[in-house]
Amino acid sequence: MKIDLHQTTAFTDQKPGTSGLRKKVRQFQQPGYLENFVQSVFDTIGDVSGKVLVLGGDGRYFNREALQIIIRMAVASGIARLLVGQNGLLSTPAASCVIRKYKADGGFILSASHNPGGPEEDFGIKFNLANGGPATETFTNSVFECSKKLTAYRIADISPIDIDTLGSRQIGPTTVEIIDSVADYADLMSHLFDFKLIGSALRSGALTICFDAMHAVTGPYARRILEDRLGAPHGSVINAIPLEDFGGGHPDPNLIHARQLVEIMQRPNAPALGAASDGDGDRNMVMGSRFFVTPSDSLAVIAANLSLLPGYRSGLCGVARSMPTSQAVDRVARAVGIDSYETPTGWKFFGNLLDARKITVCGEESFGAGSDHIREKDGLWAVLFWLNLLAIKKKPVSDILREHWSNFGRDYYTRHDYESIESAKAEDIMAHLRSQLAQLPGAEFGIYRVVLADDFEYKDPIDGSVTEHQGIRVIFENGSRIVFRLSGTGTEGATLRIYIERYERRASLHDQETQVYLSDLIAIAESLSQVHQRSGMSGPSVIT
Ligand code: VG1
Ligand code: CO
Repeated sequence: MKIDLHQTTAFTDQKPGTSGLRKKVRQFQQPGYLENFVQSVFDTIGDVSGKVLVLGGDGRYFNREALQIIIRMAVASGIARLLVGQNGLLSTPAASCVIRKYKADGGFILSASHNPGGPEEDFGIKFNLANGGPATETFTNSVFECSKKLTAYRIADISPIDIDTLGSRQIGPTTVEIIDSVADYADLMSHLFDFKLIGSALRSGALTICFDAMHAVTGPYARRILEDRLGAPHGSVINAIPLEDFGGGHPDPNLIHARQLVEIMQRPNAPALGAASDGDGDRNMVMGSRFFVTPSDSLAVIAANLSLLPGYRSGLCGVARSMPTSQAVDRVARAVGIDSYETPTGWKFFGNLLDARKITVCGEESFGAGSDHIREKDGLWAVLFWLNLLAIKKKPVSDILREHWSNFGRDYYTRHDYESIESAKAEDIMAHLRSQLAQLPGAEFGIYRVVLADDFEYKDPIDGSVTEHQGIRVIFENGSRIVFRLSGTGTEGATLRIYIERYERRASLHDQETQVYLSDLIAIAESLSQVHQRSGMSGPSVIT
């Protein structure tokens, strides 16, 4: 076997964002682009010979080619064992599960998550560490530094490996094992949830579900777990075949992009639970019949009820949410008497808290929830939680939410996204907001009086690392908040996200229309940021 030390020219734009390196497919197809990044990861790890790595992706366009390149580079660098998902597929949560189960040293997940796929769309690569979680900021910063100086990468001259047939083969120093993408993950789920109870409710028809896999990676997982294992009728999983372009849609489970599911959940005979997940299977959207559950509320309901389920009977040790996520989960933590933590956006910030057993559950407003069972957010896990809860409570999703609000109060919450703004204009909006921070405390806007305005900074309580500029927070006396931040996952221009929330204790006011209830705060957010004038957009492109 010939190993080539291939001379290369460094790229200057390989800084991973909120979750891995995401670029247009065309950029990834440039000679050396993927190779340089992978070599920079290997160089950051140090001596990779003898290590065990996991490899898989969400099946999007360029997944298979990228996989073959990484296999050749792993062989060239002396990786001892490479576990590859069959057909090149591994959902992000399944990759995390496999890394932990087989005590691998890390893994590559090929995905741009909820971004669209296809030759003109997006590709991405994430590296996870031995705990199964996304690489820390320290690690990704050093990958970026390496990538800027890289002069050569190592690659083996071998023909493509069959990644569709299970089994293992020896290639030079490396045992390449093609593993069942679903089995280990399904097995883990069966230990966390009451499969017997959920199964009998689904088989009898007492409980019904429609799961929209959005032609992304969760199709095979949902079919195997919900239909084959738990006995939901065939067809309960829709759009179940992973496609390279996700059927032309955005594999982003929200009210706009999961339109087919939303339509099904409006029908008079809608299933009890509607759910969808994203490109790489780590996000979830949950709906009841004609009832949308906000991710922040879903997280709070999970925290309040998780200890009813088999894998969590010993209770929760703490919870965490990303800063822009609503404070609903904090109220549950206070009631139960456990700690709640506030972290920057991105799952990598939960890893230390989970490893140190400070938290059991964590989540983000962006349709992400998970627990200490792995180190990634987990779409199907959240859906199984809801199925299990519905099987126990035997009530509609809407009743569960209303009861939750009457116990804890309701945190009205919305996110307004202004997508594809020119980067300079987006930076200008953020600079304009920053320039007001010093004067804001004490300022009054109608009934709202500002008590704190800052650019969120996080000090990790475990390793002491400090992460700055994680979003502008404007917090009011009554606990209402407005948060502004720029997305770190886009591949074109910039996206401004404005997060708005207000707490309502009175049960008589729990049935308001969110956009109406929050209209004062929305207007304050628009005037503080001058978003319309400065972006040239008359309104948000997506409202969640
Ligand atoms: C978005 C979400 C964030 C999430 C990230 C990765 O990041 O807001 O909460 O962790 O996507 O999710 P940003 O920087 O665009 O706001 V996924 O499912 O794309 O891996
Ligand atoms: Co994702």
